[in-house]
Amino acid sequence: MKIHIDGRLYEKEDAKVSVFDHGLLYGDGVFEGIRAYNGRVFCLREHLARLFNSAKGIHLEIPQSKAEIESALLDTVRANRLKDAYIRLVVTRGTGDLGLDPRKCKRATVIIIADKIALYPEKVYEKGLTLITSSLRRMSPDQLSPSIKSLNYLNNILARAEATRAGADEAILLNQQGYVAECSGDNIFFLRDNKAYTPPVSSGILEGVTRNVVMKLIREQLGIEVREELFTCFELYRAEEAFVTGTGAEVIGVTKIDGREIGHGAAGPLTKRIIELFRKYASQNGTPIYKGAGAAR
Ligand code: PXG
Repeated sequence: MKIHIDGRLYEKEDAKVSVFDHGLLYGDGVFEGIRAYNGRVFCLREHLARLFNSAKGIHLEIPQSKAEIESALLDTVRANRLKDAYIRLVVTRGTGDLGLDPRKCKRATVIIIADKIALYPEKVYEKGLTLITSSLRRMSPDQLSPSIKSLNYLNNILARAEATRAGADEAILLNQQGYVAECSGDNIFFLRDNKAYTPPVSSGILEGVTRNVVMKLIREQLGIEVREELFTCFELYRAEEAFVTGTGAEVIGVTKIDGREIGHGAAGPLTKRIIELFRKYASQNGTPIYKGAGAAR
């Protein structure tokens, strides 16, 4: 496996960063998780835009342009001869000293890892996921904005571990006002009376790339209204269907929340259609990695 660090490719064993890198010492950095389907990188522009916005949010200057990062990313996938991939793009503050002061870090570190994708078993898409509401809240937007995809994932990791301890697959994090925000690594939707609902970005969530694609597919392909509204867990409990969206998960139905069954204990009919629509869309759209990979974009 070849890994890109600061403009060069390294073998996995040699792909190393300094123990003085502030990404490690302080979680000072930003990242993206991106997927490639059948020789095309999905929503690359959207991921790059979010990366650069996250970097701006934490005053991190990325030492390359979007075009340079894009070409390095495509090179890395090609060097690993992958057609379907999970791509992790990480930009840390860089190597500094033991102090917090980011000025000591002269140059950001850019890391690109392209690996085979660890797919959820197909069974999960039929059976759906069980969720619990975490005791941890999503960070308030006046702290570290949840819309910044920073390297500080401890809150989310602790919420996920809480779900695991409770025998559930994923955790819902409420926002500081007690409204549903999102899951530890996915956005959340529910369906009722032929309308779809998902929390607004202003409620303090990561604006998921998958979320935005799914909202568009529901509106344009299913002709169903999507409302970005605040809601409580109770609205989820009485939903007809619920599902989560994310780069890794794509779209997965939710069948139980805090011990309450949603729908009939399996992914709902509309959820199944949304999963199909998403898969079709993802397999047909994206930036070609190899020459002759078909339609652009
Ligand atoms: N919310 C949070 C908090 C996330 O971390 C999403 C929503 C979904 O966003 P996208 O853009 O992917 O639709 C994420 C991103 C993993 C993994 O290994 C997943 C994410 C982040 C890091 C790792 O499953 N999800």
